[in-house]
Amino acid sequence: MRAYIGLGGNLKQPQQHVLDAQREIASLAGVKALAFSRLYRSAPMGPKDQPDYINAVMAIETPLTPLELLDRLQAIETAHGRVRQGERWGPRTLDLDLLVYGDKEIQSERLTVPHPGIALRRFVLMPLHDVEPHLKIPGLGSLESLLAACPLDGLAVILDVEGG
Ligand code: ROI
Repeated sequence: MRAYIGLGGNLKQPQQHVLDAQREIASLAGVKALAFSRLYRSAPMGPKDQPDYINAVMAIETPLTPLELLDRLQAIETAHGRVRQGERWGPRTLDLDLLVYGDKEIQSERLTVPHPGIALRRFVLMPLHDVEPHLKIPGLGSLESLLAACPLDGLAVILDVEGG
């Protein structure tokens, strides 16, 4: 199955956490990395009294189920010192989101796919566009139409990544 993962973070050298996480995801058993987006610096969505985020997206091919993949991603978040507590929408070292999983629409206790925030988050849509410009997002339409409708916000490309 083709899946798209969003990476983000804004604490303790977030760029390094994002780059390391890309590598760790790519080396998971049963995961083949297909493409990496550029890295973006983005103004925080949510509380403004936190550092800017680094955001990126990667495309993978995997036989893992969505929940198996979620388990692997959460283990990587935890290994990066992510603590799930405190303020909603507060700062974090590393956030890994399963954005899209094939053409599946999933609503379960642990997982909503496509990720419910996609349409309003330019810091997700732009890197997603880097890896698959013609992507159709199940239930939401084409990536192009979502980008056209998404508010502009502070977003800057900071680095070209190998394979991106
Ligand atoms: N804001 C930005 N710019 N990037 C993120 O990845 C991000 N992630 C979040 C919240 C706190 C909503 N804000 C964000 O989870």
